[in-house]
Amino acid sequence: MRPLTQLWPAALAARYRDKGYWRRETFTSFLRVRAAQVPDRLAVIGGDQRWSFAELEARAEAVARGLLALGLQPGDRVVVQLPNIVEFLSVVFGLFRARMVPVYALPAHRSVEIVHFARTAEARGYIIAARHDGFDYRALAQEVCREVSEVAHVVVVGDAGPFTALDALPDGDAATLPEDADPSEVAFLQISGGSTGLSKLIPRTHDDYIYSFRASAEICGLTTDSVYLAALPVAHNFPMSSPGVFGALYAGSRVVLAPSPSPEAAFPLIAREGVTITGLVPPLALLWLQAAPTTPHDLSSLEVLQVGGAKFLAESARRVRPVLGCTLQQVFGMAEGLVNYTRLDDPEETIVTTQGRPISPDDEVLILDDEGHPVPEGEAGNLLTRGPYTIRAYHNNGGANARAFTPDGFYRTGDVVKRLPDGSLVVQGRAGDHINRAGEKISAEEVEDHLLGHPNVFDAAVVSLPDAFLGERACAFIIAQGQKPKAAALKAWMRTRGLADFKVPDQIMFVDGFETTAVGKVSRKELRASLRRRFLAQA
Ligand code: J2J
Repeated sequence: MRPLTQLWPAALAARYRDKGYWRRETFTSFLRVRAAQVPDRLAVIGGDQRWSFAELEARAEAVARGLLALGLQPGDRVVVQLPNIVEFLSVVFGLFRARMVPVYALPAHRSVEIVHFARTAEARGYIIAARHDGFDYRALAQEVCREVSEVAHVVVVGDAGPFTALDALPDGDAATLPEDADPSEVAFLQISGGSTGLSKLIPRTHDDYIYSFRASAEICGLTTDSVYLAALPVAHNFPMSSPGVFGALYAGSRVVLAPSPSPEAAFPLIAREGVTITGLVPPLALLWLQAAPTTPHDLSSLEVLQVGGAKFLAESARRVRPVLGCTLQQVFGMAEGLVNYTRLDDPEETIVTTQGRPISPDDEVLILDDEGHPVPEGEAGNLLTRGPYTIRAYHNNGGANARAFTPDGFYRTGDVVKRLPDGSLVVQGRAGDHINRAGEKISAEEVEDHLLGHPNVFDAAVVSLPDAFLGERACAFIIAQGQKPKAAALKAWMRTRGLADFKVPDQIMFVDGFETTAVGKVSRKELRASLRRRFLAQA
C-alpha cells in the first residue's frame, strides 16, 4: 500500500523544520539511537518482564521480520488492541520497523468499533492478547475476520487458538526489512474521541508526533532517572504521548506498565519501581486521593501526578499536593494534536485552577464566538487551533473534514475555553454533543443509533448529566413504542450489540414525547440541551 501522508502547507512545514520542531526522526531511528547509547539500561517493565533498550529493539526487529514473513507488507494497516503489557511496545515498534501502520484500539472496544476501524483503515492485520479482564479477544477476532475479509492475519499474544502466536511468528530474513520511513509519512492512526457518530481515524506523522512527545518530556522534566507509570490504557493518546510511554522512552526514562489504574494495582508498583510520574483521568485521581492516606505502600517517589482527559475541579486539584506530596500537572489535550500543560513551576493557583498552556510557541490558538469573531480577552469562546503537531484532516472522511477544519487549516476542537492573561487556558465546557464519561468520549449520536435498533424504542436522545464521580454520565431519554422495555433489559440488550461497555447508557429515562416547535422538529442538539435542562430542573 502507498504510504499515507498528512499535508501541511509547504511554508508551514518549512517553518516547523527550521524551528527544529521536526528533526527528521522516526520511531525506528529514535529507538535505534537509545539502544546504541544505553543498550543495557532498563526500558520497560510489565508483569514479570523487564526489557532493556537493546532487548526492546531486538524484539521489535524480530516482530517486524516475522510480520513480513507472515505476508503483511510495508504500508499495511494493522489494528493493535493490546492491554498494558510489554508486548505492546515490541509490537508497535515492530510495525514501525516494518513500515506498517498501527491503528490503535482500546481494550474496551468490541466488534462494532473494531470492524469500523478495520474497514476505515483498510486493515490487513489485527494484533490482540488472547484474554484480558475476563474477555476472550480470539472470539472477537473471529467475528472481525468474518465481517472484514481483508483482515488476513491475526496475531495473538498468548495462546493463539486458530491464529498465529506472536512468539511463533515465522523467522523472516533481515534482508526483507524495508528502509526506514520518511518522517513526513503517517506513522499510525489514532482513534478520535467520537464527537458525532462513529470514531474518526487520526493520522499522525513521525515528524509531528515525535515533536509532541519530545517537547512534552521536557515540559514534564523527564530525565534518565525518571520512571513513568502507564496507568491508563496505553493506546490512549494521553498515556502514549503526554509525555506517555513514548516521551519517556525518548528521554531515556524507564516505563512501568500497570495492568490497571486502580490503587490496588498501581500503588505497589509505584513503591517497588520508584515511579516518579504518572497520569490519570479525574475520577481515578479522586480514588487515589481517597486511598493514599491509608495505603501501606510507600508513594514518596512520586514527584508529578498528571490529571487530564476531563475537567479536574479546583477543589479536588487542591488536595493533590497535601495528600500525595507531589506536584499536580493538569493536562488538556486531544488525540488530534494540541496539548496544554500547567508547568511544574507554575504558581499553585495556576496549577489548580487552569488547564495549562500549549506545548509549542507555534501552537496557534483562536478563541472565537459562534459567528467566528475573536472574543474579548478573558471571555469564553470556541477553541480552534493549528500547529506543528495538530492534524490537518482525518483519514478518509471528507464529511468530517469539512466540518472539523476551517479552509485555512484550523481544527475546530469543539471545546469552549477562556484564556487568562498569562496564556493559560481554562476549559469552560464544549459545543459538541458528546459525553465525557471519566475521560472516555462517547458520541450521543452513535448510542442513539443503536437504541433505535430496539423494536420497542420509537425515539432516543442521549444526554450528558453531571456526575459526582464520573464527571459526566450518559442518560438515554426514550420514547417507547408497544411494550415499554425495562431499563435493565434495555441496557442488557445494548451489551449484546458488540459495543464497548462504556457506551451503554448509565441511566435510562422513559418520556412520553420530545419537544417540537411549530415549524417541525427541533434539532437534535437543541433537543438534547432541553432534555438536560428539564432533568436538572426536576432533580
Ligand atoms: C477538560 N477537558 C479535557 C481537561 C481533555 C492528553 C490529555 C488528554 C487527552 C484527551 C489527550 C481535558 N479538562 N484537562 O489526548 O494527549 C477533553 C476536551 C478535549 C477532549 C480530547 C492528551 N483534557 N479534555 O483526553 O482525544 O474536550 O484526548 O477536546 O480523548 O477531551 O479527548 P481525547
